[in-house]
Amino acid sequence: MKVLLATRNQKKLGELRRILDPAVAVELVGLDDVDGYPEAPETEASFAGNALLKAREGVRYTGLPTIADDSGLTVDALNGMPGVLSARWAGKHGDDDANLELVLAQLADVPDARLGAAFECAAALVLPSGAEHIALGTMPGRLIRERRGDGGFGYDPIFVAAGHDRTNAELTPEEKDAISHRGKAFRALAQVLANAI
Ligand code: ITT
Repeated sequence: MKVLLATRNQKKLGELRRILDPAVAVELVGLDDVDGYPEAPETEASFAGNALLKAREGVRYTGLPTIADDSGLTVDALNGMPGVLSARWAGKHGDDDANLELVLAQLADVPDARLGAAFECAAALVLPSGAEHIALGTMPGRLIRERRGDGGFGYDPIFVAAGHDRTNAELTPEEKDAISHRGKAFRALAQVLANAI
């Protein structure tokens, strides 16, 4: 059975495929596989609000069970920002380099002891019946001031998860999935999906 992942982010899609595939026998398609998809802006103030918004749109447009997530980095010293604005913190949606550099610049005078941060994810599943499910996941950790590693995406090169020495960008995809905010949220949602279809 086909399930839509309402995202164009190929790296995110890859992460979600690795997580969901073993759990449920479904064919996952992304927004690039749907002709003329009318993508609406993420206007909600919470990760859960945006995830639900995107999943509802997916069902409305395709009629397929739709999973969507909204995720981002919350930095203690920035009062939880960039938060829902993580993907466009420097102004242009998806400019990972500029977003990361802006966060580093904003933290230049913040002492190392106050570089606590977390990745957060809300994952939503909306079914054609109208049933809605939400799962949340958090990965606590801290930021470092220089990039390390080539893996992952977004803020991964400057994020070290709690209990780890390597940045997220230095972890293998499997290592990251096992501890990531999205891994946690999607493993929970995969159970719901398996029971629902
Ligand atoms: P879709 O909305 O199409 O799903 P997106 O890339 O815009 O894709 P989000 O709205 O969820 O995704 O924004 C997430 C942003 O938060 C993303 O652009 C990164 O900057 C950051 N982010 C989220 N998860 C991350 C992760 O695992 N590693 C690094 N950065 C992450």
